[in-house]
Amino acid sequence: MRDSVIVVSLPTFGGSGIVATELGVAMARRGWEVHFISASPPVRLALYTSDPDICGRVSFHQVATQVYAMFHHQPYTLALASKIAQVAKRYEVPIIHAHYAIPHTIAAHLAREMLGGQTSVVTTLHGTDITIVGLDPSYRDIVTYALNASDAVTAVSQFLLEATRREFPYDGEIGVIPNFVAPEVFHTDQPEAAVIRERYAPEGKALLIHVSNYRTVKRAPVACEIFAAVRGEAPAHLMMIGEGPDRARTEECAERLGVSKDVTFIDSTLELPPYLAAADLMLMPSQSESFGLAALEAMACGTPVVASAIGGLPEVIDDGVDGSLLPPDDTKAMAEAVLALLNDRSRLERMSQAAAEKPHARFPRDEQVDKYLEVYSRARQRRSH
Ligand code: GMT
Repeated sequence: MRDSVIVVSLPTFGGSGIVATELGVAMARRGWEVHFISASPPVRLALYTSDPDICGRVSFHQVATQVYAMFHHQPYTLALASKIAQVAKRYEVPIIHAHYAIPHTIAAHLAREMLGGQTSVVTTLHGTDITIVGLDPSYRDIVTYALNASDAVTAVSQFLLEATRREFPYDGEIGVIPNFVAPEVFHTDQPEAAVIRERYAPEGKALLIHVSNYRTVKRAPVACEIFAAVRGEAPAHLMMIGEGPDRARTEECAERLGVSKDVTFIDSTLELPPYLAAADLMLMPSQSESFGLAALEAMACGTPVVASAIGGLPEVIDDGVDGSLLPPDDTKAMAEAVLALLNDRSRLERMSQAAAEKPHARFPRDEQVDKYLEVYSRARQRRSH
């Protein structure tokens, strides 16, 4: 049997889908056959369509849900389970790797039942599947089942491991495998960064950036408030990248605070690295963050992050060394931290260098991929006993 895996994830710009795609691509580079299954092609996969190293080893299978008037909500989980089972059977794939516990792991368990029980299911917890959505009374029991029926469970940070232990009756092993970035994509040498800087922050203006999917948990309007406080003291511009439910509210917030001329809203883009490299600092005032992949991507491009001291962020950012960690509700302290760094350029430069080294020194991709390979192997052994 060939080394092969089915990757089930969200196809969007959200962190779990990005990590799932990067992992799948890295596995394909190691010779694995990788089958991505989701509602639409994973966005990050577009970076690799003409990559000769993975050619012929990566395929995408779309989940099609039919619209029947008698269903108020289309049962995506069933269509997903069905697609996973079809792909696993047709290509004889022994492992299903579900990123995000619901509905992906549940669909994987269903598919395994349909296939006769021999297929291994690996679950990677990413964050809100445990810390927010999973805690909802309508989902808590099914997340508990998702965990207990998995052959292996991993979490992207120690924080998330502990949150899982605290909140769910699950005694099985949880491997912590931190997220990683692709070094050939996220690095400091981004020639377009100078053009972006010239466009948004000419003549020595400071340039800040916020990247998110604008869910409430990201507190994008707070990023805008921090910027307004900074802008009151120094010439500065803010690039807000992404889209999502809170974007209109954030645009209103910029208007209300009188800084809309100095804030540029930019839709999610695969061309993110030059924007990250162009910025002096990233703002991440999240209410909850199990890891903070966007912070790691910014750091890899040499941009330190001023962030909330919550969740998994202290595992990613060393306060005062490669970024700043502050209480999430202390907008004033965050603005002061930004201003202090902007006013001390040599300190900011040292932080930027430390930030650029961190992702590849502390979270090297190869090391994380090796850990996932071990998890796959243990999950296979467990199922075959
Ligand atoms: O948006 C997503 O795709 C997943 C999202 C979430 O809410 O679960 O992000 C989580 O997974 C990322 C990748 O592992 C982490 O970097 C984010 O910190 C985490 N988000 C939260 O915990 C809020």
